[in-house]
This record gives sequence, structure tokens and C-alpha cells, in this order.
Amino acid sequence: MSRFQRSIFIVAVISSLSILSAACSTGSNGGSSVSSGALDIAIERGLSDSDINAALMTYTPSGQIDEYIMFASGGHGGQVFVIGMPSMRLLKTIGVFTPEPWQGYGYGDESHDALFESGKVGDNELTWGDTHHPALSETAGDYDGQFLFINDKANARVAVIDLRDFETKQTLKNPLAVNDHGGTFVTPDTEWVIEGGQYSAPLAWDYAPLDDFSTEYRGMITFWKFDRSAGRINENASFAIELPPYWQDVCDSGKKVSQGWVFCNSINVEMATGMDPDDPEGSEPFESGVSAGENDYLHIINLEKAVEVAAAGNTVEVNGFPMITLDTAVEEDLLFFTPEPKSPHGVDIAPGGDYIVVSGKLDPHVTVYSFEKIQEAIAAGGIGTDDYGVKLLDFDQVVEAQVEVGLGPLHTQFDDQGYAYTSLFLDSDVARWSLGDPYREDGWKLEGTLDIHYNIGHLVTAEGDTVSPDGKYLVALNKWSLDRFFHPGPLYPQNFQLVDISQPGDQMQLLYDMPVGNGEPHYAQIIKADKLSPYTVYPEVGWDPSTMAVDPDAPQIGTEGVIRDGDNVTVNMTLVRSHFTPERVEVRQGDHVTWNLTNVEMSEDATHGFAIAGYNINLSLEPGETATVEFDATEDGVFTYYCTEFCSALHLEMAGYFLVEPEE
Ligand code: K7E
Ligand code: CUA
Repeated sequence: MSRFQRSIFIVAVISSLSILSAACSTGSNGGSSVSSGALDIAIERGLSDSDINAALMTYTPSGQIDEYIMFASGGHGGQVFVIGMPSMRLLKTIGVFTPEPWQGYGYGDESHDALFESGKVGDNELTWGDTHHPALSETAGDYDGQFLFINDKANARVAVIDLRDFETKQTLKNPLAVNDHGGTFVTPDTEWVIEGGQYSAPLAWDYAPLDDFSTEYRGMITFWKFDRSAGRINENASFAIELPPYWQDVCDSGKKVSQGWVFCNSINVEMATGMDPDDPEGSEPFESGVSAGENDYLHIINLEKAVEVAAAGNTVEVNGFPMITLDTAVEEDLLFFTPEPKSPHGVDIAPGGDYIVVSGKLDPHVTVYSFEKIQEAIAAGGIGTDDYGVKLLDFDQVVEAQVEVGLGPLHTQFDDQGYAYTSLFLDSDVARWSLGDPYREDGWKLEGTLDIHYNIGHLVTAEGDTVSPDGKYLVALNKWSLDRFFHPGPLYPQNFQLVDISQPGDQMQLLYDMPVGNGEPHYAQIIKADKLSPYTVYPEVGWDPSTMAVDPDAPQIGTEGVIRDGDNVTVNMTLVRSHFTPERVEVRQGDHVTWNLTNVEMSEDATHGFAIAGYNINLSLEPGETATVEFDATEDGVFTYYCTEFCSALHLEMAGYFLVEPEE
């Protein structure tokens, strides 16, 4: 149905409803609720024709499941949000780098706590992260619904989330970099999880004065080897490439014709080092210093060849991690640069892998590079080198097109009609433009723009990073919300705006605003819901989510009890509606307590919580799950434990006493 036909349809529906309403009201003495017909509601609420259209396209009746699932980063909330589309209902917040009490994530369960250990810097414990780019696992360039990866920009970490139970299984700190940004992105079969850096620094968290910036500071890109059967990144098979200290920014993985190549942009080829307080006249702030030159460098990396070089052992060890040096990268022709316009941000590969789209924040164009032309320029040997000896490719030889889209272009996504969509931060618009051959005959031109509220960062289309995007919907991830919502104090929510992109040309319609009040989401990916097949309950009673297998030692009905061995006390507990077994646990102050718990229920949604007062312990035990919490009984007294999920009519009775007898 075209938009016009649809509008006619709506008018017809409303008319018929109002006729029906009038007919029913006659003679019924107004007793029935039919008097509030759809038209009356629309008039009373001041809804326009397009509002009604948007409502019909997004309203999802109770019990109906969304067509798409969006995984959005939670920014400095350190989490991932799971959102149903088109209803834009928040389904879950996955704890990743930040504790999440509802899931009991980071509040006692040993396996969860171990995830935070990986984030330690010396003795500094990190209890948060800044998640930026979620990446769904892919098979042959299409989302396969098995895993999700995400980076922590603040501390250069990557995490693996298993989509069987939507839980974080692994976090890894980058051994070279202090912070990252160009991650996570995956290669078309998820063999490699890409983590590029951001603000260059001496590698391996080392020290060097800023005067030594050009010689001692370095960028990097890390390729984490993903072991799909283990569901984990294999650190031992991973490696990094040393890069010049230009601040590398976002990356993307090649696909189809460009499979085996990786593209990253950079924003500080100027090698600005910021305002010098001792020499304010002779130095420049980053704000202008980083953008002083006309160009930065698109990094073109031959990953396939880099894998061979790393496998051949042509690496050095940095912080115990294999790294291909910049010199080796140059010698082996693994790395090439080509100019990109002023302070670029996004780099996005078209579905066929044939075009690489870069947006310069301070340039009103998107610049489209041809992979084929890049290959020709590489074969021709380039046109000189940068200061570090990296071969430069001539801009004019590798660019396919430049399309003027508007002010402040950042990120680009694609659909199934041969259109590309670029976020315009300064204009607060989404620009739709057409790709050229082989996508559209009349390509490389702006089709239209849509007002966005306000300051759009990333945007995302349904299955937009795959080799076959779905189109249909786009979500604008907006930094400011200004006048869109009730403002709960001076910290305003972010705003996700759902857009209908199913119609051609300049027709795009804003459908829905979703406030996000948990952190600044940077990027998201959207997958067809039917590609996901998460557990309803864990496969067997005694399932350990950290190993994704049954724990033979998990407490079961009949094996419960409290065992003392010197100062070590082991509690084996089961949970079932509506009681803990045992309901009394007595220890002595100073005892070391190992508390094993199993939820022995296998009914869907029959989750129990387990919280001990005063000990900062809170677990979530989903049906079949087993977990262990280990702690020292440092405080004496009578502590209650109880189930934190309202699981049954007698849920309040699901409680027990933990008595800690004082030391003599
Ligand atoms: Cu905020 Cu991709 Cu980290 Cu752009 S990034 S907005
Ligand atoms: Cu179990 Cu409440």
C-alpha cells in the first residue's frame, strides 16, 4: 500500500468507526463505551493524519511480539539495551562493564565478578565502561543471532555476550591501548573481532612525555580471534598491528569483494598534543589543532595478509601480546593510507563491499571510495609515503563519488533499495542519498532529508551492516532531546527516533520517539527477531551459565545442607516456589563461606532472586540455573536472606536466617 492509499484507508476506518459509534449510541442512551470512537480519540488528542499513521505502524497489541530486535550500546552506562521494534519497548538491560543488580551481575556470583577482574588496571578497579559499538556475529556476512560483541571506549576492553541467554561471558582488556574506539566490528564469518584505538599513547600503558609524541606514542588495531564453538575470544590466537600516533577512529570490516580488508579512519594526522599551559601562545587546543589540516588518512589494512604475517611469527611481544610492528606492516604491504576530508567520523562499507563511505564532520559531503580503484592504486605502488613510511594512495585515483548531503555528516547506513542514509549532526537531519552502479542507475545524488530531534549521532537500519540490509526501518540515535519529553531535571534523556524508510525518494516518516534515560547510546544493530533463538529456561537443572554446561556439583533436591570443614563452610541450597532449603544457615564470624545455589524449577519465567542483607549479595537464578557466591563472614549478627523476585503468592515467605555468631 502506498502512503496515499494508506491515508485513505485510515480515513475510511475512522469514518466507519465514527458511523458505528453514532449508530450504537442511538437508542443505547449513551451507556456503552462506544461513544469514545477512534475519531473522537484522535480529535480529543489533537492527532494529525500522520500521527494516526505512525500509531498504526508502531502500536503493538499485548501479546504480539516485535518483528525486529535492536541491540543498542548503553554508552557510559556500560551496558547493552535490548529493544523491540517497531514498538520501541525496552526488553532488557544487559550488564557488561557495569554491575546490573536485577541480573545479579556483579553482586556476588563468582563468575560475574571474574568479569570485572579483567578490567583491573594495577589496583584500580573499574566498575563501569563506555560501550560504543555493538556487533552481532555474522555468517557469510549476515547476522546469525548467536553472539554480540561490544567495546568499552574508556578502558579499551571488548566483551562477548552469548545470545542463548543474553549474558556477558567474557571481557578482555586490550594489552596495548589505554582506550579504544574502532570496535567492535566483525569479519563476515566472525573469525575476527576488530578493536581499533582512539587517543594514541605509549603502548602497553607505558609513560613518555608529550614532547616525544611522534616517536613514543602509537596507535594500534587489535584483531581478536573468535572461537565460535567455545563462545569465547581466544587471546592466544589474537594479534595487533602497530599504527602511527594519528588518532584512529571508527573502523569497518570489508565484505564480499573486500572481504579480508579492514578500513579505519583517523582524526589527528596533525599529531596535535593540546594546549601547553607553559606555552599558551605557541600551542593550540585540540579543538583546532586536530582539524588544522585539510585531510586525515583513511587506513586500509590487508587483514588476510596480516593474519599470515602474524602466523609466521613476524611479530614482537608487547605486554605479552604479539604485535606486527609498523615497519613490518610497511615492508609487508599490510597498510596503506589515502586522504579523507577533514576530521572524518564514520567509515561504512556498502552491502556489496564495493564502496567505502567516509564522512568528514567539517565537510558537507560524503566521500565514496571504490574498493576496485583502491586495489588498482595499490598495484600501481602509490604516490609516496607519510612520515612513517606508509604508502599513500592518490585521493583522485581511489574516489568514486562525493555527494553533498548537509552539515556535520557522521555515520552511514544502507537499505535494500540502493539508498544510503547519513546522519547530519549539525543540521539535525537524516540525509537519504542514492548509491550508484550497481545499486541504482541514477545514483550518487541526494534524495531528501528528514528533520531529527536533535543532534543525531549514529543511525541504524534493519540489518544495515549485513550484505543484505532489510530497509523498512531506521532509528536515529539522538544526543539531545530538548523539547521532546518531560525533562527530569537538567540531565535530559537521549532520544531514539524510529523512522519509516519503506517508501522511495524523499519520503521518510518519523514514527516514534523513545527516551533513553540510562547513558548515551552510540551505536546499535537491528536483527530480525526470528533469527534469535534464546533459551526459555536453561536446558537442565544445575546449568552453569559461565560454562554453558551442567555443573555436576550443583545442589539438587536431596543434596542440600551446610558442611563445615575447619573455618570453611559450604552451603548447598535449592530454590523452588516458595522456599529455600535450608532456611537457616549458622556460621561463626570469620568463617569463609561458599554458598552454592540451584533454582530447581524448569517453569518458564520462574526466576528466584537471592539477597543477603548487609553483605552486598544479590543473585538472579533463572529456571535451572546454578551459581556460587563466596565471601568471608566478617560481620556478626542476624542477617536475613530472601527471594528478590515476586515469584508466587507466598513469595514473602521465601526467606531465611543467616546467623553469624560473634567471635569470642
Ligand atoms: Cu559516538 Cu561511533 Cu563512538 Cu559516532 S561514535 S556518534
Ligand atoms: Cu522466589 Cu520470590
